[in-house]
Amino acid sequence: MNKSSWSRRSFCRYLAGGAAALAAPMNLHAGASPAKPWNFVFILVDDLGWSDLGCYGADLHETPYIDRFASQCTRFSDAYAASPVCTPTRASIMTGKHPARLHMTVWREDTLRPPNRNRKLITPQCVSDLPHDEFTIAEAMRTSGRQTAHIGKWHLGGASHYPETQGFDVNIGGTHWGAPNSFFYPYRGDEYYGEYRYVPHLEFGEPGEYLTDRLTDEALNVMEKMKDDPFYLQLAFHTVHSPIEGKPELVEYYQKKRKAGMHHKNATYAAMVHSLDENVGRVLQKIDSLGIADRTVVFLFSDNGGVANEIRGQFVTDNHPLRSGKGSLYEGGVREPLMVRWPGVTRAGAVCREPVCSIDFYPTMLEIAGIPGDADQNRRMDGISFASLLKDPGARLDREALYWHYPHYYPTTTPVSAIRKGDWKLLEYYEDGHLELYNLKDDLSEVNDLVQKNPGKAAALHAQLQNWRSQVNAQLPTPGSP
Ligand SMILES: [Ca+2]
Repeated sequence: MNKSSWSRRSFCRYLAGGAAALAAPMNLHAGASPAKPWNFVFILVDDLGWSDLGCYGADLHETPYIDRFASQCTRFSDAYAASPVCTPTRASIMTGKHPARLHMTVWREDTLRPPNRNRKLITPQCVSDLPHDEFTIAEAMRTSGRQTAHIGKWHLGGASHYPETQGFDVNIGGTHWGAPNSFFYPYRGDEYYGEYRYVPHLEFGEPGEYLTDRLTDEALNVMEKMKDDPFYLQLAFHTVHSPIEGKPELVEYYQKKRKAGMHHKNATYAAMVHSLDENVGRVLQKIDSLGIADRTVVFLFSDNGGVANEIRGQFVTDNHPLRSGKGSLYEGGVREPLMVRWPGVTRAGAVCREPVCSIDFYPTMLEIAGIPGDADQNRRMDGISFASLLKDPGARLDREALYWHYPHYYPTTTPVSAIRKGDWKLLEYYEDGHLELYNLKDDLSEVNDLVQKNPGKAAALHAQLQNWRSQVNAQLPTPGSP
């Protein structure tokens, strides 16, 4: 196949995208336009905490490959998941919409259970499957002529809503489940919350084979097959979500390295982070060896904060200096590592402090690709493109505030909403209606509640938060009978 120009097959597919696609030349906005349209590799980690990586201040964990990647990227200090749990953030990435607007504010398994009526509040019944009338980022990419592949965790619906039905040509391992039974081959069994689980399409492994390695093997194979034509690949690792299982030799290494006073204390979790790092390195090495690095945009992100509550009596991670973790709307629950490498555009080692959110990836990728997407989907999106920040990390986005809505319980929280505007953050807890106000510039760890000192600011942010909830038709908890 002729590598110097776009293949006839791709061009025909591009034409099939319709007149709207033709109206917008590819890579119109790109700083360095490659010979072919951009490829996208979106690496999504599960439950990775803001400070779990070396380049974000980890102490026990070692992540040399990701740290090196960060030095080639624009790295974000204030990147957020739209939700403190899995499914909603993933829905926001696929649609550019806020989980509150989609009525997908809780992880999928929880949508299938009857509401617990023995708590102070009854939580709303959420949508279980990402609706097909959403024009997903994968559909936008496929319509523009790209091959599309999803590998790993999906968690956005039952079989009738698997990746194949949402714009992906290829699905390897994506199911309705949020976690595997085990990280070791054959990845199946019924220990994980008593339900028989498996990861499909991963047959013919060997004893001792590790899921993070295997999903990467699959991703490398897919890139090998897709390399001659533009593609969109999302590699959604199951790691570092529970079950907390690492390779024995790595666990032993981190057990020996562990010292008193470290924020990170779990050697098995450190081994999981280590395996993640090695596999991100393998993906990047493959992009280099295939000769597509100069036309491949790479994202690395996580869907929610690190687990700060114990799992089965086991300490998992510490998001220090951030407060709390997964499930919570304190920073530890929603602030995430994010790095983006857009060849010829992002500057090596740049750090951007402008807040961005998972609702922004979709419009950002449309802008990078120079493709129009779907007008109706674009009009109903909550996210905005942050491509301008990739060109200039000192730029600002034209956005008033960021919002979160988690009307559910978790070991770290009761039902809550939050708003961040500039350096100010306000949380509203529904059980008793109390507000908390923090200034993140002075108080990143959210320990000094300023509601009493600054009631005017709290009232203004509260009104803005209420107004937003009403605009997106957010579902609210209702009084229970504890
Ligand atoms: Ca997660």
